[in-house]
Amino acid sequence: MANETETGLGLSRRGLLGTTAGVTAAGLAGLAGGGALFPQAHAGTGGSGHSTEVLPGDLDEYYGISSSGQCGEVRILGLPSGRELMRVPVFNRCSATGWGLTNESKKILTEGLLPETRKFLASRGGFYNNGDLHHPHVSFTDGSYDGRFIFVNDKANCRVARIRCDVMKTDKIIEIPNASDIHGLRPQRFPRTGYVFANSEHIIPIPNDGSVLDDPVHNYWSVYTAIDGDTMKVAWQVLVDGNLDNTDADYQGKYSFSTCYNSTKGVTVEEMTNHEQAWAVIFNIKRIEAAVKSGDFKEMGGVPVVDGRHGSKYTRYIPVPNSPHGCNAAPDGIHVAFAGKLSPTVTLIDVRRLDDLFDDKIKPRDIVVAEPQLGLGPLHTAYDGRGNAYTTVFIDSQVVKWNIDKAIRAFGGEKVDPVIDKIDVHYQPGHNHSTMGESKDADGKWLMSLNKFSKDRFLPVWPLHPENDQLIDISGEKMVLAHDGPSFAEPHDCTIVHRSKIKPVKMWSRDDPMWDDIRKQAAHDGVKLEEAANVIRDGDKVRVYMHSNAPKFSLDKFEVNQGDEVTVVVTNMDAIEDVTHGFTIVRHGIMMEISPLQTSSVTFTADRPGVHWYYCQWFCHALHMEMSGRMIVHPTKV
Ligand code: CUK
Ligand code: CUA
Repeated sequence: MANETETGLGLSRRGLLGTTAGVTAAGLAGLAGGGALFPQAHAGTGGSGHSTEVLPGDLDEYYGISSSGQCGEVRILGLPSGRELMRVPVFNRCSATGWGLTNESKKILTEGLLPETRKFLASRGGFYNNGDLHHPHVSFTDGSYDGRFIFVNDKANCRVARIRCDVMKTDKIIEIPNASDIHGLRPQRFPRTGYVFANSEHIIPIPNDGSVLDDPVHNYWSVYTAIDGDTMKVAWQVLVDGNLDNTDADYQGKYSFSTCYNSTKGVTVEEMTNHEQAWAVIFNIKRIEAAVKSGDFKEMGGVPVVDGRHGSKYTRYIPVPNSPHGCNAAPDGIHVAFAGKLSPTVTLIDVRRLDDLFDDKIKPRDIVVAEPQLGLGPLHTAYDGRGNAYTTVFIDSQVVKWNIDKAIRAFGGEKVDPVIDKIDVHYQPGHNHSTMGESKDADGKWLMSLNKFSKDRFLPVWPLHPENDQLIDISGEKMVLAHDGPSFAEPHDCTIVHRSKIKPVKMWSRDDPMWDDIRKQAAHDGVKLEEAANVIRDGDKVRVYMHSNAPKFSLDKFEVNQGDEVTVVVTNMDAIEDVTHGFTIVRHGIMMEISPLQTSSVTFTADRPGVHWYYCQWFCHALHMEMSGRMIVHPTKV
């Protein structure tokens, strides 16, 4: 997004307007009185009485489910304080928890890959080590967050993953066939999730096996995918013209929407942007389901693909100015906003007209009910549940608050300005997100602006800069900047969910499916995981079972032969909140987390003869340093 021109424009704009918002916030902090000690923390008290300060020992009101872009993980924040609570590894590797090292995580990272990808990765460690996670979204029931799952996309390696909110761990990752890169992602809102909708962004030949390489206009396509969120299997796909960008679903369970740029199927920046208009694509879920049932599809890459290109009865293409990006359904259940990106406008549609559109009673543009001019580079829109929308404008470095009703009246010819307020953000915002704003329970308290540039806002750690996630109080008529939140690369999106909606457990359940494989193996070996202190030899495979009670592993030594394939299984039997153990073997690249009542396992080849200590790397007890043992590897006789 950030080419030189845009950044330059953003800067000059800032130069003109100064940091009005910052000055206002500081002034209000002064007024707040009690803010003398922590002026930053009190900056948000203007007008509304809301403070971002959460006193020591107090809990935040909201979870911020934040993405991390090219870091490939999900970060859980407490809001409004902005404190980072947890990192959930997904597409990345994690040294602390052993994500990518343990058998349990390796299985999740590999089992959903396409056969052709498995072959490709066989000599490359078996799975991808990177991911580009843009969009974390919580599952819904009847338009409200239900706190079961967080679904996320991987733009880099075409995957969709699911995080269980009960244990805050990834439990499924699947690769999407026929796709080039998975970008936009949203869960179905009604009646429940249900489907998870995901966009393949760049156009490619399908199948992309080398049989066709050229002539993009005739041979390249993108696909829209509906994944069954319960089974994490692809339910169906729709073949589409152009590049799919972001997606969202309605509140009725009938339609879903995608912004679609590059309508002329270009393959260079010039070709992709040299036209005045692109589309919002509307998907008719009921008709697509019927098509899959009646056989009106082609099987491609092992999944049913419905033809949704121009002229199809399964889709409609709404002309939208230039290269639309954000796609956001309003909590009123009626309106959906498509942000113009290269057009200063946001296009608003009314979903109540979609039945008529699909029955060809009206024309595509007849569903457009407003198109307010907001500023340069509108990217994403959030809502407060009081009829107002908040759109980030990237080039202007602002968030623009506008009124939906006024925008509709202005579109109808009335002399009324829909723009209510503008606030400078620092700098160049991408997504923004309001508290509960993606659900019908939008409460309009806070707005997070996820800014791509932080420039001078923090102590220098250059040349790579942190991003800046700013919190804005939106409870009053005017927006008030309340908090600067530096973050490492690169949160795109942050779903903000009230704490009452998410209920993680304090410890694992002993019958959790996460370690099903190891449980079966242990039963076969006649070992009870909860009491284990066994070394089972099975040819040149050795299974070492132990359990732990702080500050001891049940085995303080085990012996294997050089060349053995060793599996170590550790079960943490401390049923005590927060007493997590770890298991690290020195000079073996082995490390894993074992939280209360969890079982974790790791497999490696013991090809270094000698004495190797293993130890607990999670501080668990006064004798944590002593929580260790020896792996003795006998040299093979020559
Ligand atoms: S995209 Cu990042 S700023 Cu991937 Cu959600 Cu719009
Ligand atoms: Cu167990 Cu440290």
